[in-house]
Amino acid sequence: MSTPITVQPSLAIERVLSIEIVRVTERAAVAAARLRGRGNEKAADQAAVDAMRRELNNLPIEGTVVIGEGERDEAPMLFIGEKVGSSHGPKVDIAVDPLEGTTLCAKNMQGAIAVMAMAEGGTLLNAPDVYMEKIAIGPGYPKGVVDLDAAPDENIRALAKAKGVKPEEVTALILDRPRHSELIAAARKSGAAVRLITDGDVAGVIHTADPDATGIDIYIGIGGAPEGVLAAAALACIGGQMQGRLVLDTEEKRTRAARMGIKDPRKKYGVADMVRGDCVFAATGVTTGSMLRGVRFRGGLVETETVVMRSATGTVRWIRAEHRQLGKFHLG
Ligand code: VTB
Repeated sequence: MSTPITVQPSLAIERVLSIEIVRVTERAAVAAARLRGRGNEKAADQAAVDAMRRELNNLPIEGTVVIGEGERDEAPMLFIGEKVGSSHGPKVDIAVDPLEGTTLCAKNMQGAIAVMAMAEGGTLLNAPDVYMEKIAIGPGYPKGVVDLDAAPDENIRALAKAKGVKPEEVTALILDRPRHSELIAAARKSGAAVRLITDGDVAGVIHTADPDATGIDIYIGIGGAPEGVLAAAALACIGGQMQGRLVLDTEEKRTRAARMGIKDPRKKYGVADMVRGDCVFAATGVTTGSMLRGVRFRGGLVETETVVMRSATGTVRWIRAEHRQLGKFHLG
């Protein structure tokens, strides 16, 4: 008889949860994908949230949502502070964005994903649902080559120099928003090419980790803080530098942040400040994008593509799944 496989509690995040987490983002992605192109962001998001929560509650964890759908009063489910899991297992922090790119999904445009990170309890930044200034570059550069407080053209010149290319050969990824008009102009003035995205800066930041494949060297701009922490979880696994600073521009936001334990409202967070312990990150494609293929419904078969990574080892797994027992998706 073969020996049963036992898993040391200290290895739980890797050995069990890095596969279990895939089920969670798969379910959310499939639920949202059923509502692709229906013009209903809310319904798609709700479907992803319901599916993700259902599956999360099956996991052998004592989980706390630290990055979620919002604060308790505004989010009925997966709110910050919500306890998830079966309670039989390790204490973990959970960051979720069940449907990152609700607009992309509702309009059936490229790049909507279901995303989640899980880390040892008490190690993920507990950030309110506000904006975050962000800058990110890939691995292999000296520490501090770019900085949130430097001008965009300075950052691009410094990055180009470190890469050994001209600024003209650098591509910056920026969210296409009116608030970024000066940033976009400054980046272009430095000589860099700017690629604009309408949504989806979790994937945007991840793109910087592999410039040869993605053509993206640097991500700059203001996006959601929850998306910032999720992106940092990915970079903790695959390398790269990122700085994030919460935009706490009103007293109300500063109070909310203080309630979550944020003492210095102007703090620049590096990857290691946002993710302080071992973590796993997973994303499943909802609509096809440059990172992941979207969900495919093919008769009695549902196909998904997921990337799952772990910080302690840097292992990245791509999981293309064919699902044949579709009852688990509760598709109705
Ligand atoms: C970004 C983008 C997300 O929110 O974080 C953005 O990457 C920031 O908010 O996909 P605004 O839309 O207000 O600029 C998303 O679009 C998700 O809603």
